[in-house]
Amino acid sequence: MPLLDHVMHQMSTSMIPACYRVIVCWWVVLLLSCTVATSHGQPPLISRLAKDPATSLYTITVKADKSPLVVDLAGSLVWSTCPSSPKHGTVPCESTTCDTAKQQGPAAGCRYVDGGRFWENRKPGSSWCACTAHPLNPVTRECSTGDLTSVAMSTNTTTNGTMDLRPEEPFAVVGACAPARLLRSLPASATGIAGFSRQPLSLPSQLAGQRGFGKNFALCLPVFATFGDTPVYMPLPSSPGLVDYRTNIPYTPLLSNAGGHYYIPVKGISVSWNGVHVTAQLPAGVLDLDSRTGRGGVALSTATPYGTMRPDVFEAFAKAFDDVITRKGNVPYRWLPVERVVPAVKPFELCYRGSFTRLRRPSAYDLPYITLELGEGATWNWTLYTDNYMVEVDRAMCVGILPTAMDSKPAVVLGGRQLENNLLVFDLDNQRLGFSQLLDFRLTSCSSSKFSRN
Ligand SMILES: *[C@@H]1O[C@H](CO)[C@@H](O)[C@H](O)[C@H]1NC(C)=O
Ligand SMILES: *[C@@H]1O[C@H](CO)[C@@H](O)[C@H](O)[C@H]1NC(C)=O
Ligand SMILES: CC(=O)N[C@H]1CO[C@H](CO)[C@@H](O)[C@@H]1O
Repeated sequence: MPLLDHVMHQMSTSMIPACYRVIVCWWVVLLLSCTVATSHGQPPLISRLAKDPATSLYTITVKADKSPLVVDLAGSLVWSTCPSSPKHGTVPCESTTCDTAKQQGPAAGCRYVDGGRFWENRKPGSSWCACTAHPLNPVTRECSTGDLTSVAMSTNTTTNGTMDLRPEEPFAVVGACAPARLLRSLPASATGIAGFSRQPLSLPSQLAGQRGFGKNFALCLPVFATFGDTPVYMPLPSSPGLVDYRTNIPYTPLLSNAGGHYYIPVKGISVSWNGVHVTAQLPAGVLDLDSRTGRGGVALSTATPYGTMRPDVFEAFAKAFDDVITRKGNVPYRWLPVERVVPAVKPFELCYRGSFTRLRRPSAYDLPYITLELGEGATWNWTLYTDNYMVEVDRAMCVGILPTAMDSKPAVVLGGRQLENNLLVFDLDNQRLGFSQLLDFRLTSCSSSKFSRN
């Protein structure tokens, strides 16, 4: 069965529960808008994102000085290099903010980088006991110590559910100072990190606390991020005008965990193409998250451009993928066989050459699709289509998922490649995640959202 037919079939069946959901949700929405109106929630915020071509990391421009911060989904802090002048303010040790910061020690196993004499730029007269925190670079896993200070920010607001850009509004969050050495391996223009985890000092947590607009945010990498309860309007080919995609996508529970990562409940991994369907023979329980030790599980990360799998998981996945892509299946028109490229083009492990046809709508190669079978509470399984995993390099098609070290904490990490052009709604009030899957297969994209047309 051609790929698009499969997708359309999936979509048309997924539309039925979606419509149903819209009706069911009406009164929930009314109820929500009442509570929002009475709790004096401030307008939601929208920020532009960008992808750095050299590192494939995503940045957000929310700092008032317009220097980009790297988006780290698992990050627990906002941190940046503090300017040498003016001198920075500090947070007293005896304060609730400092108590919160103290509860977060340095990240487990990080390599300490000397902060230097970071206190030299403290404001004169600041308390001898200034609160410090532990900024972490998620790419190099280096960490440091730095003063907590106030970071001036500014970004666009949006009003009354229109997703229109309203003028920028200034605000401030608590962030840590960090030595410039901690910026190693980050985009050249970046001055720090914006952590997006559930921890209390992350950017979305602080915004939710300050603005009273509910604990939720959305990411549509690499184009925009929204904070607060705002619709995300995008075109839906089957209906005129723009549709709020939050009501039109599947949801999965988010698993609770002491660490910073967002985990989703994955039960199995399968690969399908041209009528061939193979389930990866994974070791029993390998994908389960041990919430006590924080080991195992399937996590989302923006700090790695490609997904990763622990070697035992990767081996089983690679076998299933290789089986499906090299088998002819029920394709009468395939003349040239698909062959594995050995050795693979670095850094990839699985690369293939063959006569891959191109689909016209969406414009993408006709390639196998990888399905993450989700556990209880999920309204749909998460399928990775073409551009969410395949990378074309040296006339070969390589799978953008790499094996990692055996001691890697999550068993599977979905990286930037897997999360791009995929509307992700982090509804933390309800501990659930909305995922659109590759928007190209809904014949839309992050950049065709109403935000980008403003
Ligand atoms: C609310 O939306 C309408 C258009 O839908 C617009 O005319 C109006 O200015 C908006 N209100 C605010 C406060 O922005
Ligand atoms: C996910 O896939 C599995 C295996 O194919 C299936 O049993 C399950 O019903 C699917 N879940 C949803 C929500 O569609
Ligand atoms: C930070 C940000 O995205 N600012 C935007 C606010 O909206 C205006 C247009 O109304 C844009 O020009 C800014 O870039």
